[in-house]
Amino acid sequence: MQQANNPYKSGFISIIGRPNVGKSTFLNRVIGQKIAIMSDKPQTTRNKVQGVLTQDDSQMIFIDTPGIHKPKHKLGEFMLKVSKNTLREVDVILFMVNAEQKIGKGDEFILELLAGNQTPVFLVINKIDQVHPDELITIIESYKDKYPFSEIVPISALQGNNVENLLTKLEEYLPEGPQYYPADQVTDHPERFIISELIREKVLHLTREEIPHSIAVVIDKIKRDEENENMIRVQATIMVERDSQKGIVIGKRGALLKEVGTLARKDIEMLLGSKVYLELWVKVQKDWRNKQTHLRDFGFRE
Ligand code: GDP
Ligand code: MG
Ligand code: K
Repeated sequence: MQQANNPYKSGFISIIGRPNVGKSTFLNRVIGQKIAIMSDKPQTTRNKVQGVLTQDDSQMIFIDTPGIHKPKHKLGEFMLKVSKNTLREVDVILFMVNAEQKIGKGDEFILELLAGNQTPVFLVINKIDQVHPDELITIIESYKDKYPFSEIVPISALQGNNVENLLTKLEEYLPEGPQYYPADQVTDHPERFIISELIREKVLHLTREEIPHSIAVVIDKIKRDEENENMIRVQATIMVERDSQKGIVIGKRGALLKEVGTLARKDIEMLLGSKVYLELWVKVQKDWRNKQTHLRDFGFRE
């Protein structure tokens, strides 16, 4: 039990692992609500899903990172890049494996991605309800020298075994921090972060060195069109720090912003599998980088 006068802790936790190891099941159990899509089909969780667990002394923001796998197309490559960046920026990584399965190519690929990462990594061995304790020991043996894991925690996400213990350990690794989200907020729009990254990428690409990486894209709205249900409306604001940058991002007679919109829309349509109407705004906000809470909203980059 934490004492009442202990500092509040909060942080971001990324869950990675091969498809079907139980990432969504775990998230659902922890958050206690169906927020991530579960299924037996691989890669149902195509995108980032955030689940927020708010407790008296801590807040944990879980990220169900897109099934990290070797990319087959350009958008996949982009998503892998997003995932790799995410892994650097979170406070703890949960690498989840299935106790029933031997270490495989997919696991090795993830371990390669993790190599050199400074973030603490827990090896979470899920589905222990399916194996004999001896088998569990064999699994632990096969992983423990592959990476300097901070913790090795066997659980059953489905039945709940040892999940509380995992949460207690997680809390130990969280930094002191504020409550980023209101207590009643359990999930964010899963695609929100990737959409903002897609737009940001187009701006950086089309403006080259003139615009520093310090810009941010905030998604104001993602909504199905009321009249046309095959259309999704996305409204986003590109945040810059100076008036001069605003001019550059908009371009002559709005030409550059228009091109950003066209290119980003195509990618977002691919991501969402729907027609998209994209509305872009540019706003100058000085020092947004110093505002922690804002930072987190923008996708917690440095
Ligand atoms: P994800 O792809 O990693 O998100 O995996 P899911 O959460 O969608 O789970 C894939 C399948 O594994 C589902 O059928 C789950 O019910 C099952 N599953 C998840 N956790 C456990 C567990 O602890 N024990 C057992 N027996 N099955 C589990
Ligand atoms: Mg999933
Ligand atoms: K799944």
